[in-house]
Amino acid sequence: MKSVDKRSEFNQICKDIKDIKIQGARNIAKQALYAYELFPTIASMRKLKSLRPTEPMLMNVLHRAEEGEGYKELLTHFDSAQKKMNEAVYEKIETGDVVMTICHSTNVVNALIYAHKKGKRFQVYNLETRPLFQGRKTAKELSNAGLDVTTFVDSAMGVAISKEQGTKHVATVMVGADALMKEGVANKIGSEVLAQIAKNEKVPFYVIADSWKYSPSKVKLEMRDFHEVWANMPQNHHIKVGNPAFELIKKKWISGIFTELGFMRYKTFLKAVSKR
Ligand code: RUB
Repeated sequence: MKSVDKRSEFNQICKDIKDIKIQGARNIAKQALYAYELFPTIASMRKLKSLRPTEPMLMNVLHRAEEGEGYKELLTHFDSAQKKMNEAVYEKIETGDVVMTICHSTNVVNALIYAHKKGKRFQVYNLETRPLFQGRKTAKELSNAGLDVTTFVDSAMGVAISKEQGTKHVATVMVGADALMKEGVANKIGSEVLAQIAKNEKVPFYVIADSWKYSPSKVKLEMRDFHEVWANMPQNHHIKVGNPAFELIKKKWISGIFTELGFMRYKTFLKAVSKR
């Protein structure tokens, strides 16, 4: 590839990560790694690391590349980790279950599709995930793979999960993660509210995430542009818009985590990764 083509591909990847056209921790990390492979310089490293502050997997994978781990070798991690998560999630899902999720997580979608392909017959309730509707991506991917999906608006999450008001009893909630930290897990806005409702309804709340999303220090939770929430806001009003993209799910709400290390309590996971 010519250098000028490489440059424009690099710039396009950076733009797509910034504009959330490339979304989800795993996709962001994979694409950033590819972009770094195009231009393995200090400047491109700095640029790539600056794109999404809530993504330790992006930082970790670039750090490993910087330390000399090969591109192909790093790439194989994503799939081998996913396979291990799939197996562990498969054991947990029962035919007849309703599994609830939020946003779009490749780790979650892949695990659910795997369980379905291996013969578990369960339903998925998913939340549309304002303001960018990543839940629709989840719904489409699961439905294309033959799963039974029902989409709810975010504000219906309580009703959807509630034993008294819900359409069907939810067996488990399974969400992805952007950052795995000592305090808990950062994931899409709405995730902690969902976890609290799940706790209240005695529904287990699980996280499915590659352990490379671990960060020993607290990550910054991104605030995004108001246009995502209200694109054509009338000019004569002085309305401020809050648009937090992520929130911290405190560890007390998390019933367990699926990673490539297996299924475990969140505290056990923290012990295992902090030794690495
Ligand atoms: C995506 C999101 C996902 C995690 C995990 O937010 O919160 O649950 O990133 O995804 P956004 P994955 O769409 O704003 O990036 O399992 O794909 O790594």
